[in-house]
Amino acid sequence: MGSIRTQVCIIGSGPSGLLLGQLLQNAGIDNIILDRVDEDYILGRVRAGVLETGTCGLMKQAGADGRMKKEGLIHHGFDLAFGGNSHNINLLKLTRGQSVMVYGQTELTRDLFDKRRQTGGQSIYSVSAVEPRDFDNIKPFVTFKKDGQNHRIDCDFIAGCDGFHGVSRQAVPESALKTYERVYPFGWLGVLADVPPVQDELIYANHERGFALCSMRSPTRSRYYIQCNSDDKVESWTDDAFWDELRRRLPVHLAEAMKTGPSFEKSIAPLRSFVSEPMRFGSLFTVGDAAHIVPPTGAKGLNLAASDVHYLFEGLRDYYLENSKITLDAYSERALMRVWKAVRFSWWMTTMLHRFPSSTGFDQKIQTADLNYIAQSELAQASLAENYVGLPY
Ligand code: FAS
Ligand code: PHB
Repeated sequence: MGSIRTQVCIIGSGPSGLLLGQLLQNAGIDNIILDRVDEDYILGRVRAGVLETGTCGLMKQAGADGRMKKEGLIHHGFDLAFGGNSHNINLLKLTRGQSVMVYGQTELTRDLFDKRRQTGGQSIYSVSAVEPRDFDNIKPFVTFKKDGQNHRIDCDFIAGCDGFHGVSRQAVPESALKTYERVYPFGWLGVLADVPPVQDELIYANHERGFALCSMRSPTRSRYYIQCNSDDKVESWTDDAFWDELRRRLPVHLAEAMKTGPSFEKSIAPLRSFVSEPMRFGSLFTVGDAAHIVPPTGAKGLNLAASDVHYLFEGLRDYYLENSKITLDAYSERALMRVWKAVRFSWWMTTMLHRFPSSTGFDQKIQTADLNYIAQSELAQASLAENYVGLPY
């Protein structure tokens, strides 16, 4: 068996793992990233599109924000569409100067891959049988297989950045974990198409036929979603059926203005809220989707992964550079305080904007009252806006 020694072993090379790895690398803290797939596979996953200010700040801190500053789209607001009309949520005004950056997770991940290559960070891809071991004492290690060979990485800490289906959370005894979950009775059918966005800011639409979202990746590439049944299959949706349904769910002026065309990516994402507590077990830390999942309605998934990385990096930096364990010991509590506020916001946005199969007449009236309250109250809009741009770290 090959044996390697590092300070922090990171399981997972998605946004969490790559961002944490880069911040550690820049601070001179040795780390190795493992992933069961390779870079092309990771870059082939189409996911988030909206970055909070904090996430952009971490990309700057990582020294990986060059292309994002050039190609990212700064958005000062977005529209809520319901009852045939659109209502602008002016983030810039309501938050006294904050906005969001529209820049696909794929591009953010690509930038972090490039930065890691430039700075010589060690990553090992296409591994299997990854196992975090002995993390309940001070000499943890991780075993894995690569090309049929057994390997072992001895380390001080293990960062479980391996997503919802990863091994890190599964490696923790069930008795040590408390999980909270809500599965939504619908999914999101998303398409990518090289057509110009229907307008230059995002549109979140509530309609009796279901939710719709108009987003983008650039002025020439649109990202659209419609709420679909949980058991819907991608292959049962032709492009024409998608475009027709999307237009039915938008105000007429937007439906008529929409440019359609062939999709080159089409996928269905299930929606769930999930949190597992705590986010630390001895020398194993869970980060991002490994610890929590939110419905994408509030654009929080990727951004929560970033704030987890912020808290864990601060802890590891203080441990190695200041010889202090205080911030590291506070990681789980600090991260979960912000996680639950984003879980609440994502649940609220999802409940307000989607059509629930079981909803009663009363539920519909409450949903309409919620939307009207926001459209008519600047204070209600300000609360939505401060959550959307991202609560402070
Ligand atoms: P990730 O899941 O991105 O990365 C985990 C990595 O760990 C993967 O590369 C995986 O290969 C690796 N891994 C897993 N098990 C392993 C093992 N046993 N050994 C080694 N490696 C292992 N968020 C939004 O904000 N907006 C959206 O619109 C949005 N859409 C989404 C659509 C889908 C289908 C999904 C699944 C998520 C979506 N998200 C969205 C959330 C998403 O962006 C996540 O929040 C983000 O990818 C979290 O990043 P990570 O925590 O790094 O986890
Ligand atoms: C996206 O562009 O993929 C996107 C934007 C906002 C969301 C979810 C997804 O809330």
